[in-house]
Amino acid sequence: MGINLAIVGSTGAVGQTILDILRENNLDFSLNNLKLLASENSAGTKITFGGKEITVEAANSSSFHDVDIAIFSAGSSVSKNLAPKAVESGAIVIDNSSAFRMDDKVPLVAAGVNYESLYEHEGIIANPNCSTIQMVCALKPILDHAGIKRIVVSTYQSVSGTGYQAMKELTEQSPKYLNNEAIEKQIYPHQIAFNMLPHLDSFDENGDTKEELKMVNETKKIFQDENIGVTATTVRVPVFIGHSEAVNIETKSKLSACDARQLLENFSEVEVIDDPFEAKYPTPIEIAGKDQVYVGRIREDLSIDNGLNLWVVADNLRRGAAFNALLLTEYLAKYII
Ligand code: 11C
Repeated sequence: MGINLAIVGSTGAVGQTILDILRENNLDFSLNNLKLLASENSAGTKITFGGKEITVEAANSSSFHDVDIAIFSAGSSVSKNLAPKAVESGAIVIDNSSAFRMDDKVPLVAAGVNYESLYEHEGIIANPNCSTIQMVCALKPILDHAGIKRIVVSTYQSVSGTGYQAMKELTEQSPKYLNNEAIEKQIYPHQIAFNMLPHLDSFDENGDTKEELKMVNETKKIFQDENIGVTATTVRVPVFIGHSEAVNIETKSKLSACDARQLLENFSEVEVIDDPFEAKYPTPIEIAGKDQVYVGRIREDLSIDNGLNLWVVADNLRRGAAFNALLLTEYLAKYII
């Protein structure tokens, strides 16, 4: 039996990536019907899929009557408004926004890390933030084997995390900077071309950004451990696609770099690229367009007893959003619906 799938935000960066992955047809579920939804502004757009032209419809509360699973990627306010309506209509919602992630009744699920939480769903399932997904995937086998006391993470996040307009801003600023022309800024508070901004989303009274707090709170929820210490510094870098993270952890029991590498090599969600003497480690340009989480620079942190350092890179649009949502769709279709 195929599923009736709706994509809300189908013309955005994540929505388009969901369609790309569906076109690749490597997932273990079949589609009965695909409904493409978006804002009023994008309604009427024609998208070719499976040899047919599908017209994007404006999403509203009556869009979901014949839908089994609706993937929302249109921002928090659309999710807050329409996801409950989709559930009332009988759909299961997989929400890419931050609207419901910390809601106790909503499972927050990173594919391959805590699929079991899907069984607790009451209609809405939250996709974690992209920077959280890749980190928890890289840490899961280490957590299971040695336990984790503390995580210190610094991120290097691509502009596609902000969307198409930010990709356009980087594209337009780059030649202007090289040609000494005036730079226009619309999306970010500072020039992003040839620059780095330690500022993703708004700051709280402690000086943490929302993006940093997402990494802290979502990691604790996914690992079901309020006692893991997590601290993050998130930075926007002039890269189009692919988030990178320097992750430092303190494990509960000793784990050598060699054993950590072995655990990661055996974990289905991760590919290890780790031969620094041959200049082999993952970089965002090389992993863009791929679905796994890539880990390299696996080494002991010699400043503490049980410390490890990892370099973790993933395509934020794919692994960090679209592919995670589709893996959850696949799991629901195979085992739960
Ligand atoms: C970024 N992580 O890279 C953000 C984008 O909560 O789903 C995703 C925001 C979210 O800017």
